[in-house]
Amino acid sequence: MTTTLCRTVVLISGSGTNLQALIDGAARQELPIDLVGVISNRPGVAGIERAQKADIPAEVIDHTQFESREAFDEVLREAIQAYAPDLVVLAGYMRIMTPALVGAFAGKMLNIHPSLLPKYPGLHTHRRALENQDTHHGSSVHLVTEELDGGPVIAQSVIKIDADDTEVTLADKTKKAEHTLYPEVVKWFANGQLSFVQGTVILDGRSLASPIQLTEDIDIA
Ligand code: NHR
Ligand code: GAR
Repeated sequence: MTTTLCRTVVLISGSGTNLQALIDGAARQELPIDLVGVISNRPGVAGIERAQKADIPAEVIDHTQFESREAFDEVLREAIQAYAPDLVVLAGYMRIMTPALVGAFAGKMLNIHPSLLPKYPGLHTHRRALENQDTHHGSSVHLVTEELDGGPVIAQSVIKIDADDTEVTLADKTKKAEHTLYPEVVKWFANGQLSFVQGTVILDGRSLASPIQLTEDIDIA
């Protein structure tokens, strides 16, 4: 039997632990993806080394070298398109994207955002969850649309906030759960189980009324 692997480009800005989870899943043949390229907007990040170690072409396109967001995104779009991807995965990618860039990969760009969307779009999500004395926190994998962190949510990992959690411990726990969540959703996409119709998520032919929730070791009241 021949299987076609889903050509996947990963965009990063930092440590790349979510990228590593995808590299490991692909290496174990649990994910039907071919990681064809990694692009970072920041030079010198650990995620670039992870890609190189796994023999994945990796490049840096430093946004600080561009005059405008539009000019940067134009070059980024061309770089992504050069890999002819079936899927573009944002994994700790920290630059807001212009509509032109998002539009070029409509329906095939995913992001993992460290909050239980629609709660806390944008930045400093762990701090905001603590400040609000939330009992639970987590991450959401969503389709990227023009609206920042506003695309349809496919699945979420839910974790419990403990009384002694700090921004650091909470970010750590959240990330750990992401390493199960993101490969799972990427697998659904790569298998052709996922599609999007007018802002709704279709998984295995059924429209999702609410995001799939992956919970680890927690009892949700
Ligand atoms: N772009 C679009 N159009 N839509 C989305 O849903 C996007 C996106 C780009 C990135 C990731 C997102 C997150 O998961 C993401 C989703 C960066 C910022 C931000 O404010 C906000 C949300 C996300 C990523 N970035 C600052 C900026 O000026 C820079 C911050 C920095 O460099 O540290 O781009 O949270
Ligand atoms: C992850 O927790 C991800 O949810 C978050 O950054 C971390 C990246 O970690 N994303 C954002 O905050 C996007 N604005 P990683 O580089 O180790 O995968």
